[in-house]
Amino acid sequence: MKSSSLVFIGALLVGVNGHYFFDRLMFNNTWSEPWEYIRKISPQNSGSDIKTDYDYIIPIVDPSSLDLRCGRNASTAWSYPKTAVIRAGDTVGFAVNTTVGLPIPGATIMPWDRWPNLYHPGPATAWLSPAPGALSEYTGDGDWVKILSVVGRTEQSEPPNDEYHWKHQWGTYQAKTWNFTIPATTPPGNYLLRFEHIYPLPVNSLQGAQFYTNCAHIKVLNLAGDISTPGPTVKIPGVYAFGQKEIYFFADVGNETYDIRDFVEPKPVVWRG
Ligand SMILES: [Cu+2]
Repeated sequence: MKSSSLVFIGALLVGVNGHYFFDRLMFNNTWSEPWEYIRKISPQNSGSDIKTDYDYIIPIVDPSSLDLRCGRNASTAWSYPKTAVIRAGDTVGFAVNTTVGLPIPGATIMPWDRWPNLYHPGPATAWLSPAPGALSEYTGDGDWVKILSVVGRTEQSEPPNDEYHWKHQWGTYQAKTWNFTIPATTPPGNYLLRFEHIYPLPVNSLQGAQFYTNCAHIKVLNLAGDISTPGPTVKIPGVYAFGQKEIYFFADVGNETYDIRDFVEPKPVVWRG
């Protein structure tokens, strides 16, 4: 297909800058400010004192790194984000590198916002981890449960959403935001809410798969009192291994031999409450 070949060439030309993070949380039908409820991340250690946008948006490539948990240097809450109070069953969302091109009133343009979308193909997930005490002291070393997995196209996907894209393009591909619900039977309490996007790549390509992840501080209320036990749980890092076949493969734009419907989701399965 001609159009997808052009997209592929574009991806090659600007690929090194095609990175992103999730800095903005939506709840109560309102988008918050960048990093208001989400733990700030640190720039990569580039060996230079001068930090650029590239130093912030560069992805995690080591799945055994502590940075896989909440982004670079964010397993501690050094930026002290606010805690969003959310009812179990409510809709929340994450936005990418806000806010160029994003219709959010009052949005501030960040210096890093050059590619404000989920630029790469690949699966997206969301996760919860209960904090035993204050979120500001929680490192995320406890249990994590997956509450969302986006693989193929959905009603939230960026158009075009025709038969070709349904077969060959990922659901979150080039979306600017993604919304989902907190399971209705989530136990009340303080949680890290983690959003993750993986750009699958083979082990022998650059550094392999790229991981994009950030964490929000949330307090879940369960007013209905209908509570179940989240599971199965995993540790992060620990959930993925370098070279794992579900993540380390080539399914980029332009690979028309790959059918998204063949994707095998890495463990764990989604807890739907
Ligand atoms: Cu990238």
